Amino acid sequence: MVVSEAPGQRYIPDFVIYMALGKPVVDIAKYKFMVDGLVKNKLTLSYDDLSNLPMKKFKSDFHCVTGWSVKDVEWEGIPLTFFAEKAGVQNNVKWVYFTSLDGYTSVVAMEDYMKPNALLVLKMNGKKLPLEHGYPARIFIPHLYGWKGAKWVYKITFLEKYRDGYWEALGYNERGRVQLEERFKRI
Ligand SMILES: Nc1nc2c(c(=O)[nH]1)N[C@H]1C(S)=C(S)[C@@H](COP(=O)(O)O)O[C@H]1N2
Ligand SMILES: [Mo]
Repeated sequence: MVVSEAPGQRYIPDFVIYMALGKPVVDIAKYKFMVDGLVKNKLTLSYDDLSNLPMKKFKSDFHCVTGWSVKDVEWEGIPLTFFAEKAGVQNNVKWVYFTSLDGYTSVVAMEDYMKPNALLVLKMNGKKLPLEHGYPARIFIPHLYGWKGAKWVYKITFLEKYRDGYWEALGYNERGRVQLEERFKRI
């Protein structure tokens, strides 16, 4: 067993593919990426628009809350701060909600969303995201568990009040920080 530096995690060679709600059919010509909620200007972008935005690339481990991690994955995408700035988020925003083409949802704290390495990922390990990994786009926030990273994501909604996503409604933690082992809700 190869132990990861993250508490309670061990490395496995490759991702386990998760699709709690099945694999969606993606029509890239119809795909619209949206930013809404408590913002001055709502945004709608096509996949082409996204592809032309400034990207950031780095290596970081991936941690699933069930205990497996993948070492040194290369992530490439648009920093999530870009969408917050472009849309002009109101200063009362505390939570950010993601919605995916398969109906999956997840929620993160605005504080975690605004970290410089939080990405809307378009490429993994140098290649366009494979469909099973969330093509056309997925969220990745390095210090949060993998379930926070919605695959096939198409909408970012800025909120003041907390709202459960898919796994949060089933008892998983509001924040999901890996180093603090925020796996489950504390009731
Ligand atoms: N739309 C969607 N996103 C999702 C999931 C899912 O089932 N549907 N599973 C989450 C969980 S629990 C994990 S660990 C990662 C797994 O990513 P992978 O399937 O690329 O390995 O995706 C996350 N994002
Ligand atoms: Mo997971």
